[in-house]
This record gives sequence, C-alpha cells and structure tokens, in this order.
Amino acid sequence: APSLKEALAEKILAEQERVKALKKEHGSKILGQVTVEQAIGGMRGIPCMLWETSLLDADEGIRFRGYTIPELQEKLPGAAPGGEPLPEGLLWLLLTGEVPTPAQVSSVTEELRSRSALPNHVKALLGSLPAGTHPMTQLAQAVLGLQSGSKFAAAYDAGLHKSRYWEPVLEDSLDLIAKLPEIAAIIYRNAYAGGELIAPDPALDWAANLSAMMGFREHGALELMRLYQTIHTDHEGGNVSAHATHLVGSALSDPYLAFAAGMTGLAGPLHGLANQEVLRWIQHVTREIGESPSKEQLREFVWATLKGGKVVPGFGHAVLRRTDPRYTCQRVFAQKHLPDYPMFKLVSDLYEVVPDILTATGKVKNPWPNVDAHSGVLLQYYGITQESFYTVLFGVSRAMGVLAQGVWSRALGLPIERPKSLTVDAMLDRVKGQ
Ligand code: NMX
Ligand code: MLT
Repeated sequence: APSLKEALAEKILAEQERVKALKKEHGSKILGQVTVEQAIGGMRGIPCMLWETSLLDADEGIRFRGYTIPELQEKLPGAAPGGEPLPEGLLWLLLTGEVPTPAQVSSVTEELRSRSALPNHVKALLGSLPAGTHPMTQLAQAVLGLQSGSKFAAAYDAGLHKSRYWEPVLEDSLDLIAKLPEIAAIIYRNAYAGGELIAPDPALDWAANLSAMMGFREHGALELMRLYQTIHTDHEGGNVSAHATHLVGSALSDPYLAFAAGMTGLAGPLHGLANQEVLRWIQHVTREIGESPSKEQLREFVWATLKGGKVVPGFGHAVLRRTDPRYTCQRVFAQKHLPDYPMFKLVSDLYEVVPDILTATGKVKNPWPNVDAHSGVLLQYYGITQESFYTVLFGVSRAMGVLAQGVWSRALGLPIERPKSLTVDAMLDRVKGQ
C-alpha cells in the first residue's frame, strides 16, 4: 500500500497540470471586484487566494475536501467503530483529497509517533519561561525553538531544485504535527500541574495521546479530543491563522516560521483566543447572575456587554451567516455525553437569547454562534478547566490544515504573496469620476 507521501506524490502531477491549465485558459477572467469598502474593511469577501484543503459556504459552513463534518464523522475511521473520527484520517484526506482506509489512518498514527520525540532544548526552553507566560506565547516560542531542525531550510541552503520544495516541507510539517501534542501537554503540565510531566503512551492515537499527556484518560475526554482536533483543523484560507501561515510561507520561510506566525494570529481575541474569552464571559455571567439565570437576566447581561463596548465572544463570523456546523456537532456531542451539565444548559440558553439581541443591534452581520461558543464547556466537563490553555488546543489542530495547504502551495509553485495597498489619496484618485 502506498505511504502518505507516495499517495500525495501521485496527486501532485495532475493538480499541477490542472492549475497550469486554469491559469492559461482562464487567467484573465474575473473572480470578483474590489470596492473601497472591502479594501478598508479587512478585505472581506475578496476571492484572491488559492486554498485547496477546505472551502467555507456562508450558509452551510465548512467542507474539508468536499466533505461536511457529519459526513466525516461517518466516513473517517474512529478509534472504535462508531466513535469520533481520528484526526490522522483527516490529515490524510487534507493532503491527498482521498478518504483513507483504517490501515492508512494507522500508518499516519505510526508515522507521527516515529517523528514525535521532542528535542531537549525545546523542553528546556518551555521550562525556562516565566510563570504566567500565556500558553499561546509559549506555543509560538516552542515552535520557533524547533525551527533549527527545519529540513526545508537546510535543503534550501543546500540548493534544492524548486520542483522538489514540497518534499522537505512535507517532512517539516509531519515532524511539527507529530511534536505538537507533547509541546501542548508540557505547557499544560508546567502551568497547572507543577511541572510533573506524563510520558507519551505509544499505544494511543495522536489526539488521545495529547489528552493523556495532559492528564485526562477518561473515554469521553479522549473522544472529545479526537473530535475537537478534527473540527478545528481548517477553515479555508482567509482566516487570520491560515492566511498568516500562508503569507509567511510564501516568502519560503520554512513551516516552523510560517506556523509560528499563524499561532501568534490565532492568539488574538477576535480569532482563536475567543474560546478563552467565551469561558471567561460565561464565568462572569454565573458570578453576576448565578448558575441558572433566567432568559430575561441573560438578555440584560448581553445588552450590558454590548453597551460596555465589548463583543459577545463566540458569536458572529466574517464569512458564516448561519450557526457554525462546528458548534452544532459539539452540541450533539454534549447532548450525548453531558445532557444534564448545568453549563451546557447555560450555553443552550445563550443560543436562544443572543442571536435576537445581536440582530437587534442592526449591525452584526451574523448573529449565530461560532465554534468557540461551545468548545470550552465540553473541556470544563472533563476537567480541563484552565481556559487560558484552550487556544493551544485549537492551535495544535489548526496545524493539520495550514501545514497540509503549505505542502500544496509549494507543490503548486505558488509565488510570494504581495497584494497592492493604497493611501487614502490614492483611493480618492482611483474613484474620481466613477
Ligand atoms: N458581539 C458584538 N458585536 C459584534 C459581534 C459580537 N459577537 N460580532 C460582530 N459585531 C460587530 C462588529 O464589532 C462590528 O461593529 P463596528 O461596526 O462597531 O466595528 C459590526 O458588528 C459588524 O461586524 P461584522 O461584519 O458582523 O463582523 P466582522 O466580520 O467584522 O467580524 C468577528 C467577525 C468574528 C471578528 C466578530 O463577529 C466578533 O468579534 N465576534 C466575537 C469574537 C469571536 O467569537 N471570534 C471568534 C471567531 C471564530 N474564530 O475562532 O476565529
Ligand atoms: C476559523 O476557524 O479560522 C474561524 O472560524 C475564523 C474564520 O474562519 O474567519
């Protein structure tokens, strides 16, 4: 049976031809226009990037290589029949475009295990950071700590032909994905368990090992981690972490440098840090109005947040215009595993209360919950209570999507990214007389 690299190599030639033909036959055709509003407004909606691994529809949400989350839950192998998908299977799908067999998924688990040893200097680096360094800052520093081992940087220095860039980029990407669970677990244990580390368990799959090294081995916690790590991988190319990784990678900065950029972007409260913010906001709710507030009390609290000039974390989206399917699948998980958990009831009540209020502001384009509105409550239930760590779990997952695309970006020979900027005067000049 072909290895992951062989299965990927088989696809690359045909895709290179397809992209070449797309450029040759349709290169001058129009995908969209750019308005002043879009240029000032965060480039919202401008179709200007090639991203193969996933595509977002405003109403339906994410599809990974054409598959919705419920489809993946059905098609991707789990640790046991009927269980949540193993993220290793999604990595195979993202890289090759094909749903893997159980044997292929096991081969990825093995491949990642064989690459997982963490250099001592990275452990020492994490151990040396001042207590209280935010876990996302630690994650970015650990990733940069691994950069000295970049096979792409070494191969580039040695003069590798550009047609083969994707090969050491794949090596670095698999090495990095393999090492992230232990990095995350060390950050967690250093911050919240007095630095008492737990060794990896070679009998466990990639996501279960992450949970176990953090100290959580209960069946439900392992299943949650598999689901969590699957659904956070990719959200097409324009989100801050994906775009930052893509941009930096386009300068031929190696996957460690590129992914570190993605993680510093994920650490922002409007992006990945929103999962931390949601938990803090919910804790604020319960402190102020108790654990089972009435809907009326919740409404007042939401309005007070808005009047304080703050966002309601976990709601809204730059592209989505309906409830995020990543929220929905976590809700389904909660209904199955923790239906009576009071915090789940609170999250469900917020689902009923918040959208109407955000709609009433008249300016929020999407009043519905996103992925971050639900993830923290599930983690709390299994005892992962430290919300400042939550974005690290998001980041570990995001590696699979953005690094898989990074391999494809190099395989397709995508150039350095360099859009045009304009001054206000230059914009006024261009719109004169229109
Ligand atoms: N609470 C309050 N105001 C909001 C919210 C919200 N949840 N969402 C949007 N708005 C405001 C937004 O701040 C803007 O206000 P103003 O004109 O005063 O600047 C206005 O509504 C229009 O914004 P939109 O076009 O609807 O949203 P945009 O595409 O600019 O931003 C988010 C998208 C996701 C940044 C925004 O919805 C938000 O801040 N949500 C809360 C934070 C969050 O949950 N982020 C996580 C996203 C998912 N992720 O993991 O990355
Ligand atoms: C993501 O998963 O990256 C977020 O939903 C943000 C986005 O897509 O813009």
